[in-house]
Amino acid sequence: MIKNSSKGKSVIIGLGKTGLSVAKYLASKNVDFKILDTRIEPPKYDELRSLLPDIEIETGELNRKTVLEAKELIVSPGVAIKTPIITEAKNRGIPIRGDIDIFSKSVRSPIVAVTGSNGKSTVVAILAKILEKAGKNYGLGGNLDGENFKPALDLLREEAKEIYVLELSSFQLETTENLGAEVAVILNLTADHMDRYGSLEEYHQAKLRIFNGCKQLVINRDDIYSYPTSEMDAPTWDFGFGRPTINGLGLLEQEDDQYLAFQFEKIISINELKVFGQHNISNVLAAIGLAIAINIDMDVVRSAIKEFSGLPHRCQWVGDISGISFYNDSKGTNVGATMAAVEGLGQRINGHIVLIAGGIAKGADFRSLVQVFNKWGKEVILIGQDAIEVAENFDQTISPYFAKDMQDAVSTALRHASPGDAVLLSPACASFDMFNDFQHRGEVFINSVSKLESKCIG
Ligand code: UMA
Ligand code: ADP
Repeated sequence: MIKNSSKGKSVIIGLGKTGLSVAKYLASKNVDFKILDTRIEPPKYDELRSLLPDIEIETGELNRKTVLEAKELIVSPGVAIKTPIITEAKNRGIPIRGDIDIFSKSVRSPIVAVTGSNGKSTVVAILAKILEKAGKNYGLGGNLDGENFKPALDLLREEAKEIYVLELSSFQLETTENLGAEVAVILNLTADHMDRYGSLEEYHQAKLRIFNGCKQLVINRDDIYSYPTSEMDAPTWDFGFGRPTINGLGLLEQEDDQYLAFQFEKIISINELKVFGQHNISNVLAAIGLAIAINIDMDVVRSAIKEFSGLPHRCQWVGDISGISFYNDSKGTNVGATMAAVEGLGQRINGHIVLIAGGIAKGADFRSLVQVFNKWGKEVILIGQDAIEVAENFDQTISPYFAKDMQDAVSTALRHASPGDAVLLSPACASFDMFNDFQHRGEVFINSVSKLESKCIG
């Protein structure tokens, strides 16, 4: 650990994916900076050391002197800006920024910005497919995680793109002053990250920052939280489950079929979509709204949405054992997501759902899951550090089973399922207690299902 003065330097807080991308970007611009991380072994320490051996890194408790002498603090999304020393720095006039703030002030091409509690990655992935079909040279990055996706600032170290599509979390928006997007959307809002926010209102305020300086808006008519709270003089496109409006997208019923439609024109029958569930219809409509805002031809949009088959770890079918289907919705990391997954899958199958949930509860209230679970569910199997808290928070009429690990959860689920039922991993919780991230959790689920399958066959 090296400790030197941070006077006049930018200080990056956090050496995860974001911190590393900020460091690489600042280094490419010859900006003088140092890095802090409260973890003794930050995940990107070795990578940073080998790429930029001369950069000072301090690990462990945030050093007061380093923070308060900084020219600016560039705070990673995983670090709360409410941390007392960061608040103190802010009160002393030290600018608090994030990677997206740097991105928005440096980028020269239009940004399409997507936030919301759920559906962000799916919507940006659909839009990316549309842009690909339209032959656009686009960059895709931000909060979304997985192979081939990048922290936003990594995009700016590559050749310039015609357009940038950013998935943004509330944490990233908190530290962004004026995004200035070409078009922005808050897809929906349900409680999440209540361990970081004092109230739903505070979480909403962070999301609303996506509209700062935006030129066009896309609004979800079915979610009041999707609207800006002050009047904006910007063209607005809307979407929702009702009939389409003069400026927007919706559903049209004709000849016993339901169509996604724009301004009373049918686009595609919902039966032609490869993704299922009401939530995904909402996601497709949102992506079409964004595509319209950036003038993409509707024929191109139609062919892209027809091909989109969903992202891994989002209501993904992974196999069948003895007539019971297994679905991986590991990305269901909050109560709203799990409600959507249970509803979507429940409508699709003939039997009932055995739900595997649990992990880090993030201060959530699980009671809103009860109604949808009682409609489609059969049993709940709980895993993870907050399993007891989740169980206690559920309705008294639901008596969950507890499993010691994922293999145990999958075996227990199989014992309680009958042919026609589905086993759904949709944890409504974060994964970091037992897994590296949601992808790891999903992969362990898939492996557990295939081990069980071999056992059943063998
Ligand atoms: N941490 C510390 N001390 C530090 C810095 C971080 O303990 O000094 C902890 C945080 O509490 C957090 C973890 O380390 O639990 C990761 O924090 P980070 O800011 O270093 O995270 P990154 O690796 O930079 O990843 C972040 C996003 N993660 C979070 O916001 C928690 C990734 O989104 C995103 O893909 C990446 O930036 C690139 O933009 C993931 C996520 O979970 C998918 N996002 C949340 C969500 O979608 O619900 C918001
Ligand atoms: P995000 O990037 O916002 O986490 P994803 O597209 O990765 O969203 O989807 C995560 C999970 O949220 C899915 O697995 C599904 O359970 C649920 N979900 C997806 N879209 C929606 C939506 N529009 N409304 C509610 N839940 C959704």
